[in-house]
Amino acid sequence: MTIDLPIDSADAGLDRDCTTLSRHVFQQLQSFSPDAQDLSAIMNRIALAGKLVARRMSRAGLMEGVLGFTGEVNVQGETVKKMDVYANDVFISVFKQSGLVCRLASEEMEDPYYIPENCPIGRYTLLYDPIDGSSNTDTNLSLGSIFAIRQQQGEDKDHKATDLLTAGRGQIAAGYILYGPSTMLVYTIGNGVHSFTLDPSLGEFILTEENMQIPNHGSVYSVNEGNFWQWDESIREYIRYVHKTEGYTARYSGAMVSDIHRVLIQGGVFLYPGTLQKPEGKLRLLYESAPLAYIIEQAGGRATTGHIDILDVVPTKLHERTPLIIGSKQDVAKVESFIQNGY
Ligand code: AHM
Ligand code: MG
Repeated sequence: MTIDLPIDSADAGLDRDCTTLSRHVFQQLQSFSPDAQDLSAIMNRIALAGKLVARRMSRAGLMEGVLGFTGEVNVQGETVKKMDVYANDVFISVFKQSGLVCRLASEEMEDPYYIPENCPIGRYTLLYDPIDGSSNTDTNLSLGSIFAIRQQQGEDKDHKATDLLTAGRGQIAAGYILYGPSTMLVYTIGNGVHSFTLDPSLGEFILTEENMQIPNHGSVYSVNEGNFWQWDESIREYIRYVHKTEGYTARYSGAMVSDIHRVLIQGGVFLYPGTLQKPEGKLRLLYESAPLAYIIEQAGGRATTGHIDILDVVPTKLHERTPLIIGSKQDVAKVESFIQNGY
């Protein structure tokens, strides 16, 4: 039996199915200018990287040499997983011969990687964390990739990339890929936040939701409470407050892309404060905190170190870390008030 859909709703469904990521970028920019074409092509390459990583992860338990550690320690002093290396290389590979991105800077590389054949015309830089939540890799739990695009300023002839040491407000695009039960890509180019879901039968990211808005308040607080005794007293007081106040619930997955995605949809707050040994915390500004801050601000939320908006922090080095408090306006303000006023 066939069902005759009213023509409008059939068209609307088809139109949505055809709203791929690259088409969406053109819609957002309302232009087919060279800049719009570049940005659309860049997003398309990032999507390809996401598909390659998702494909490998989905078969990880069936393949040799995919899971586990490499035995190396990265520039952050953290043990490196085979999946970190693979995903790092995937992002480099998708931008080779693209004419789009001249430099890539990632959590896994001490210095930016230059693609010389792109540099004469590719005035963009990709900053990325290839695998967010690495500790989840070997247990088949949610993971992410985080990315930001910046326009290169100046010639950077000495390959020092000092123009990257600027505030996150200069990002022209940012987002993340969430490898969960389905693979999702969430991005902003400064005109709202939009999510896409990978349709494996098409091999395309298809629009899921446009102009996402984070609730002003949510019940979730997301933090690694194992660090309680290493935090400043103000953060401990905040945690004591949520423990004794009705209406809060804890969620922490070990992959902040996943935790922040939940907060984006349901509201609440994610925190990674500094500790006594590491006052700047764990998370890196340029390719973790700043891209996620751009997403959450664009969705109507906030991201702060506790003293200054994440997007206003000017780093002094590529792998600079910052404390991060991010999420619903009201919930971020609550943490901030403990940090600044003690209550
Ligand atoms: P990674 O990029 O090396 O995986 O580190 C970032 C991750 C975040 O996704 C997560 O929230 C945090 O580190 C977990 O760290 P911890 O185990 O200290 O709670
Ligand atoms: Mg990371």
